[in-house]
Amino acid sequence: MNRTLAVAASLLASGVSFQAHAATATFIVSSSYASFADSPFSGIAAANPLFFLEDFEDGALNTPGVSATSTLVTNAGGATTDSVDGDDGALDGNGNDGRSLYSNGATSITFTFDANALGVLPTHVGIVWTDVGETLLPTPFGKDDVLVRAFDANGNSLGFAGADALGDGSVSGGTAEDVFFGAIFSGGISKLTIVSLGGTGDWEVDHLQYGVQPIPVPGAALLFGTALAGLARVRRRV
Ligand SMILES: [Ca+2]
Ligand SMILES: [Ca+2]
Ligand SMILES: [Ca+2]
Ligand SMILES: [Ca+2]
Repeated sequence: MNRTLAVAASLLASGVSFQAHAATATFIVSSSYASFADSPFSGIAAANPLFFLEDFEDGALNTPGVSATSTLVTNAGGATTDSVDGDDGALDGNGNDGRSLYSNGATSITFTFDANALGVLPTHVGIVWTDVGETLLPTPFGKDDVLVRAFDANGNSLGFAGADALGDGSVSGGTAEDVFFGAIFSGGISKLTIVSLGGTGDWEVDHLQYGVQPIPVPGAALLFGTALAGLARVRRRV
């Protein structure tokens, strides 16, 4: 038995519980999200077949390899619909004419990713919180404290990020309040849960985004090197 196992066995024998060092994701919380260009993940999404954005503008959650505990998409043009600003074609500070995903009475929404459908679990997952109505006290109308938690392939928590007092105090579709929550974990994220800590079931999210960051392929470097060698040969001929 090696020393680590011996220590663990000794602790177990003594009745002292111990825990392996828990892995944690890197979380990003950022405001000023008016379109996908504002996403911290927009860079890795470009020309990436393993990255997906669900903006709900076709009326359904139907991007590959994901399911959610709420699937109720709001109607475009609703007085209280609160999409990400740019989805309606106008960066005008209002999201009434786009669509979002509604909590539909639940205080949390969980997105679950399917490694079989995707080929691999996403390393990057993001969601944009866009609105809240009435919450339980003590949060005032139109404001909420929000928490996002990510889980690994085995369902273990990868930690959480939160933000307090989100919201503009209105349900009229204002977009200056919108906040991006993202989680990054190289081992893969199986679930992301977003929670209303104010305890309401009347809130919206938009722009679910998830994917795998492309890893530079050695072959690409080889091709680049070959191209340089070819260039050198051309130059020698000139
Ligand atoms: Ca707009
Ligand atoms: Ca939308
Ligand atoms: Ca609002
Ligand atoms: Ca909003």
